[in-house]
Amino acid sequence: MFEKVLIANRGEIALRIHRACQELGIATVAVHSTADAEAMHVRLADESVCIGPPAARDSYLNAAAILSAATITGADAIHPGYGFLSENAEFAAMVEEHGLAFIGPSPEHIRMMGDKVIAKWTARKLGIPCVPGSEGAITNPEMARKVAGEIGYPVLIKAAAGGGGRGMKVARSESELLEALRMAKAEAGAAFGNDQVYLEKYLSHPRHIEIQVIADSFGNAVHLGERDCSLQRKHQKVLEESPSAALNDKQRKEIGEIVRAAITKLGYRNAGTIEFLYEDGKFYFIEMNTRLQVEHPVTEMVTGLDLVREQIKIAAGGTLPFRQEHVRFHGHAIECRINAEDPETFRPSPGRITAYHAPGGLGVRVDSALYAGYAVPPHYDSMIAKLVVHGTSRNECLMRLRRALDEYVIGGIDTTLPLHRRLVREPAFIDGNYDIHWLEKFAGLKV
Ligand code: MV4
Repeated sequence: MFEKVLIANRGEIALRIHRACQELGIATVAVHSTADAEAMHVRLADESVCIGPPAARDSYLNAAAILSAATITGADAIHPGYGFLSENAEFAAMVEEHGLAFIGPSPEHIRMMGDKVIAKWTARKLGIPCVPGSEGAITNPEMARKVAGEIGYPVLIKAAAGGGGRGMKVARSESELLEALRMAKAEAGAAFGNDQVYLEKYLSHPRHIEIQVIADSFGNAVHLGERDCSLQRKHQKVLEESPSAALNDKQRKEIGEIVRAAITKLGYRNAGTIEFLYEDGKFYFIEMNTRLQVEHPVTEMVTGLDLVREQIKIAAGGTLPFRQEHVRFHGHAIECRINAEDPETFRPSPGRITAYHAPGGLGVRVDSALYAGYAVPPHYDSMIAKLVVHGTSRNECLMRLRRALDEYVIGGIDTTLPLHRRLVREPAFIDGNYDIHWLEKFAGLKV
């Protein structure tokens, strides 16, 4: 097992990884920007290294500074968390070239899934159902016209280097197609330095359902069920739950087995997520995420597994200590992402926390690096806490979530707590009756 792990991240996820390390008897190294000198992840870590100024590109995205910090402190491994360098194949390769373990998949799998055209091609070859569309990249306008004519309008043009909703254009008819293609290519070229695009049938009212997987280096892979992440605003997830209200046990088992078999065949290792759109009873692959995700605690609450602990053990050469038939799903879990934002305009609201009281009790988990007196810096993502609640049924989970949200006090800054308090009392949400567009209509209404 590793003796010392460097955590290449900040905020709640740095804390989350620190906790898993401590429970495995592993010492931790925090890295931080000058803006994060007073951050909780720095306070709790066994050692810390300042890696640069506030701007992420000079600190948390500075691969050379992070590798130097790992070398100086004698760390054996690096956990990248999510965001920042977590899906940077070159960084993962550099970590390995320095003789350290990267706590995540191989650089080759990260690179493969970072190219959405290659990812989709690979998924299809592995027997995962995909959205109907072009077989690979669109190389000329005539090809786009032909494919769109075959699958039918509306169609969606997506960037190969995109993902997470960046660089997409809808064409509702052939008259809109060439302009959509031209704009998508221009935007992709400018944003990613890669203007490759592909084309898909546009699904108008899907849910966003993703399957968590974890695999070791010895061919053992399991799926850990799904998370319904449909409640989002401008491609930022707001609330996630497991199981999805849209699926029954038979559907879960079916898609889970397809994904488990595919991941095994791919030779994938460590944690990963296969993202699907789900519409009219059918699954359509869209992307694979090769990192630990923000919403992983939802899966931990229903499976009782510690995903970060398993990630670390796998990276250290361990075997997965359970098989698919040992994985059991218990009850229901919901995560609310609490952001330092105005709950109506979603304008960021950094600043000093003047009062702090986190909810507790059975089935309540708060993942946050906040404390009273802490100043939320303006330089990073506005997510400041995740409230994750478990119950034996969805209704029990909702009752518990309402009381936990009512207990939560974050003073001094605006947060999205009021939005969540309203959301968990909304009939359509209570009925589990929502798609990826529902929250944007709901959040547009006055609090
Ligand atoms: C789609 C789609 C409809 N049809 N693909 C947006 C993020 C990126 N990962 C894929 N996205 C979408 N792809 C087809 N063929 C609609 C979306 C989409 C979306 C997907 C998941 C969660 C939120 C979303 C919000 C808007 C659009």
